[in-house]
Amino acid sequence: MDTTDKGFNSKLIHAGMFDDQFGSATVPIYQTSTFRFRNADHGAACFAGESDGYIYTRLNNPTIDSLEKLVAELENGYRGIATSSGMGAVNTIYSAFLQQGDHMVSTDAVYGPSRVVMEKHYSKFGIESTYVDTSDAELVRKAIRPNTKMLYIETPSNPTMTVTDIREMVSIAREHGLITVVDNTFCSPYLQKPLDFGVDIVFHSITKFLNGHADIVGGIIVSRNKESDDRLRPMMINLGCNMDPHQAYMVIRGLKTLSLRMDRSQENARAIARVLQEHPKVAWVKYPGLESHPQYTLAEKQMQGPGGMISFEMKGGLLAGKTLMNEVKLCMLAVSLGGVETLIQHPASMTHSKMDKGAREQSGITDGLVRLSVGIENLEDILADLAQALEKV
Ligand code: LCS
Repeated sequence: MDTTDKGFNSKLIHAGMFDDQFGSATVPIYQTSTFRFRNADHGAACFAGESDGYIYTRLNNPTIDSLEKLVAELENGYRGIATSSGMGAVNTIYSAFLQQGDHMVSTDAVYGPSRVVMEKHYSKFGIESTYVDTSDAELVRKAIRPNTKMLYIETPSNPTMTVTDIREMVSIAREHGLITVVDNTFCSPYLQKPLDFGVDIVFHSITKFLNGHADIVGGIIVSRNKESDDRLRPMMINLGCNMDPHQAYMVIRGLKTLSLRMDRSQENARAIARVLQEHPKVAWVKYPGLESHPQYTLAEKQMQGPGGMISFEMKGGLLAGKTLMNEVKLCMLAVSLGGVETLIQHPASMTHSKMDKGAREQSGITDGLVRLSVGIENLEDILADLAQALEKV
């Protein structure tokens, strides 16, 4: 069925579906590594791109195809490329568009490994990078060099919840002929569609809100046009970071409830952020739905809602943060985010503990910072759990 003129929720249910032999109501899982050719000519035609037949699952697979079409429609893009993880997507993008002598400008508080892989590994191949607070356009302009090729944004950023003006970044990038990339993991296309603002490439850790059930790891890249897709797809195939058909099926299943899950998680998050903001043991709360958020007006304009992620600072620093982690019961002490269950973590003693304290604090990751991924449980239960844990700090 052609779903291009349908609403977002209808797309979640029907986009990317194809008619199989038995009229299955769900996308079948083609759990195969390879596909049988009808004869030698058919095999040759598949390799020559003259037949839409499948060849080998690292290259393409009907179940994975279905997910790629679905997410491309949700993001208003040309086509999706599913990857084995969000980091698979990051590496496919870096490798496809950057080469020796190139330079990239990026958000300083990006997801740690997206920065680590660039600074530790791509630097070995002569690729340079500069990390700045991309919510300040002047800093972005100053960081651009003659050899800059890519402007890579994460908004809201993980875990600092800083919001970057995507339209402004596109305008700067166009002045300098840079390719623009947005990590849309924290919002999902339900809350933010970067391609609509003129961005070239959007991607997700599909592990998070898109799948939403904390049971798979994956990624997806969506390009604005065929030209970008033609550079990215062969890179994904040759890096070998393809998604598995069963993983793709799980994500298609999870995606059906994306808007319902996000609405509920966001409703809970709005209420929790307000309660935390008033709590005497909390120094500050950073949530795009609070007027106290530095980019509140921008978030209102750019995002269809503030989402389900909250960062807050405990007054007692490192010890207070750790104590809170030890006292929560319903809120699960775990990394990752975007699932139906509320997850809590303390970056300074966990995800960012290996980072130099100076660099960490410069990126806004302070000792008392706590990150909360709000789930869809009963609001009063999450609030009661946080209240009893805060009481013990
Ligand atoms: N981009 C963002 C914004 C992320 O939060 C993550 C993972 C990735 C990319 C990488 O995706 P993955 O390879 O894990 O699918 N974020 C994590 C986090 O905050 N805690 O654990 C993983």
